[in-house]
Amino acid sequence: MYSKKELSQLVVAYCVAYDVEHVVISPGSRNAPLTIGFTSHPKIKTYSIVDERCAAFFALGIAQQTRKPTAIICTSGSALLNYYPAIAEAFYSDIPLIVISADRPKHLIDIGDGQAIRQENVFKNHSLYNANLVEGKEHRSLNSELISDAIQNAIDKKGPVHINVPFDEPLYETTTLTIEHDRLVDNNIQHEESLHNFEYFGEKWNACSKKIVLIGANYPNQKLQEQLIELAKDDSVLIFTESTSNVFDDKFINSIDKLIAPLDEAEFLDLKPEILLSLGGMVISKKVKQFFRKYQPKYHLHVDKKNAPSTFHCLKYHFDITPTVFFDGFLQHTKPVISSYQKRWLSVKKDRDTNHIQFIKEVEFSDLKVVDVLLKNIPNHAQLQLANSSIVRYTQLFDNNPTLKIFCNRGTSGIDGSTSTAIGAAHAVKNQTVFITGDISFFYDSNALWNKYVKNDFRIILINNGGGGIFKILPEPSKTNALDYFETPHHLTAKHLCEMYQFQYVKAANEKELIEQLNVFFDKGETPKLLEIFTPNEINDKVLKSYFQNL
Ligand SMILES: Cc1ncc(C[n+]2csc(CCOP(=O)(O)OP(=O)(O)O)c2C)c(N)n1
Repeated sequence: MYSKKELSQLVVAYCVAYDVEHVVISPGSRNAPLTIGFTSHPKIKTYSIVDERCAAFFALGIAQQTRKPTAIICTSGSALLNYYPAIAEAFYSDIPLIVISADRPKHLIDIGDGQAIRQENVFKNHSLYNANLVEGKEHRSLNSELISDAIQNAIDKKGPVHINVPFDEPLYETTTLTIEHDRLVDNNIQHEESLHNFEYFGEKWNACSKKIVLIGANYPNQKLQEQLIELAKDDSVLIFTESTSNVFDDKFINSIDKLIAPLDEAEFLDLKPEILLSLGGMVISKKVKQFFRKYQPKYHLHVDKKNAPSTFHCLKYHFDITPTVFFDGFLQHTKPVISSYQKRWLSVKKDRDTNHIQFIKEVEFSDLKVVDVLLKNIPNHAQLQLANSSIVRYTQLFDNNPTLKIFCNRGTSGIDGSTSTAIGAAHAVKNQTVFITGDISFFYDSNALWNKYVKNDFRIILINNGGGGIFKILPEPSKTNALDYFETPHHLTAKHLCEMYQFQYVKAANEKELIEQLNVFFDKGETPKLLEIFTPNEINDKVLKSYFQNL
């Protein structure tokens, strides 16, 4: 059974032709032709999620893991606007998302018809392509071109695109006849990688004795890891990674903040590289951004197929190719340089690690201590999703288990969809997914749990410090007369939500209870589980401050 609407058939046909596999649908009448069309197609897996904000983040989680475009479909009106947070995240995190909105025909907009808003181009600031389809058989070739261009853009440029589809009533009529699905697209287009003068940059590289490679958010990639290990054989190279870089080696500096927080002016000058080579997406560490902005390298090169962000205001060259392709060419032109740079800074790192271990051993029960215990207990090979609470910053201070894959919505750093994203991401992978969140983020996106697709092995760890602890860590909010408006303290717990959404609920309020709970928390269960850890918000910020003082 297919919708009688030609536009619905065309949209479905193109999605199938481009191998879109997952389609998340939110309820409504105007999108009935699309709902009917997608749910009846054997090659498409459809999901039903009511809250559009959650639906979009759930789809984002799937696309983050599958690295293929996922589609979301909603009705007309404000429904569509609820997609915006996830669209912005997809835009800045390079995640392919196909937004398909049903609309009223043009002549019914702004004339007092219900559930009608100005939908065309509504995401234009954060969308890679806007296809405003037109009703009528005579527009078939134009519509085909628009849909095809939209999906192709999502795939090529890795980001969100919007297809707005106007439907007149009747909306629910069906037929058994469909548009031919075959040969709508030619999927075998080869994209030429730009040619770059690696020899020239290799010479520049080899002439410098202080070089830093900074890796932002990066999907795990064994080849890239090996290439970086190769590069780090050069004594003049330091590799800076973050928890979301997903590359590991003993020679990499994986806790940038831990290394640079205690530095004085002379040490910063000593650390300042001549060349900075950056790759990957968003960088989490504020301290490293401040460092490179203040102590700018002579050359900043960025490698990314799509973006060339001048994060440190000194970008000189952009290689618009993937990092592995870049290193395939570049490594042939680099040679080791005699330098004490790497040895010196790895020895500083070692000292910091010793101080870190000593401090954590003795520290009282607090957010910092909890993160230490948690990171030691997450099962090997799990996918770790982090909310934009202070957890993503705390995680940066620890040596993470190299078997973990770590993700966080750092495109816009919103607290509004982390749980939904984690549930979607969990759905798309075989391994267990563990999601760690703060309380404000968790309660903000609690509709995420209103979801039939939560896997039984999905685990949420909620660090409940009674508010937005991050605002107490930052020095400025406490100096104002309005700390409550930043921290937003509360006494909520997740217990009743867990009852409502059928999560097994367990809790811990000290180290002993936490360890006891963690011993069995990741074991198989009949339902997903949530562990709520209550930490003392009066001391969390003081503990962290003292940690940095002791480094
Ligand atoms: C949608 C959105 N609104 C507001 C913010 C600003 N913000 C950043 S962190 C935060 C509080 C996070 O609190 P919680 O999740 O409890 O984590 P904690 O800081 O206690 O670790 C807020 C409100 C944001 N990032 N995104």
